[in-house]
Amino acid sequence: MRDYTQPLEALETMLRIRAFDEKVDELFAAGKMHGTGHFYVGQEAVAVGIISALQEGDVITGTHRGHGHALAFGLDVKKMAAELLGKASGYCHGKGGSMHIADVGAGMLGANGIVAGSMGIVCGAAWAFKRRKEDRVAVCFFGDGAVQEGIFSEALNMAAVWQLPVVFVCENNQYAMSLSVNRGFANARISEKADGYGMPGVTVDGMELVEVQEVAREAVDRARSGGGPALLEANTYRYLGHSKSDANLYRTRDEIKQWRENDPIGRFVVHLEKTGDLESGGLKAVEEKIYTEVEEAFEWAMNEPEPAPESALEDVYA
Ligand SMILES: Cc1ncc(C[n+]2csc(CCOP(=O)(O)OP(=O)(O)O)c2C)c(N)n1
Repeated sequence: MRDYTQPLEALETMLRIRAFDEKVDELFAAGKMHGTGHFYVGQEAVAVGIISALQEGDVITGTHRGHGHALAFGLDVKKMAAELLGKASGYCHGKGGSMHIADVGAGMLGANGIVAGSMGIVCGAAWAFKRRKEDRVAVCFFGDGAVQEGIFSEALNMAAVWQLPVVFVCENNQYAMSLSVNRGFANARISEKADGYGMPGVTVDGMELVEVQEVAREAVDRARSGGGPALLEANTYRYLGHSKSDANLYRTRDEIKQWRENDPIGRFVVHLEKTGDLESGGLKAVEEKIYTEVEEAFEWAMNEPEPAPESALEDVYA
């Protein structure tokens, strides 16, 4: 787990997430990466802000857009790059790819290709913590599209009935593939659903790291001290397409431009310059360090061996 009490650590992680997914996008476009990938660019303040509130022993579950969650949780860039490139040294020995990166021992219970799949898993983990009287919290990330799945209702209800130490984090990036929240919901204020399940619900500006950190801290502390679950809705935006190939025909360039002007990294830099944690113009050096780190991770991963054919049935569960 990274130490987000250091504000520069949060900046570095947001940049690492961005650099990582920009690189993945580039590799897909160049035909050097296969399968599919969903990019987190634009949403960095959500993963980093929420995970800032966690401590050693806490767990998370991610989504199909999971690179940001894994990196914010502290997973290794090189092993992630290797996984995406299908190499034996990747987190799942190259057999999982973008949507299945997990490090269960560390508490990252997995990215998930099933929309809303993370919601049942998180309840299981939190139920175990409660049964064992462990002082641990489980966080689950999911998209606005996942709210339309039946498991959303089942998971929130059971978590509230059993007062499980769970924080449900809806990353409302305004679209489920091409379906905008305004077309998909009669009431697009997702946090308001919490009341119906008997838990607090809060909407936060998901482009503002400090605000996300604050609401996350409150929800996580509450869950840890036996106060039960909460539903957080972070309003955010994915700058890139839904996945590696998306012509963005359902939204305008203007809309994307407006959200980009509200960039979470840019806003945090302004904040850090105000607090004196980053000197004016200091961003360039941090960017250079992180982009180099990511570039080197992928270079290393490119040259790693692929899994041996005879290992095809190892690590496979059915
Ligand atoms: C159960 C299930 N239904 C459908 C899909 C296909 N699918 C993949 S991503 C996606 C949209 C998800 O949107 P959202 O939950 O808002 O997450 P976002 O992609 O915006 O991060 C869909 C329908 C799936 N993977 N799993």
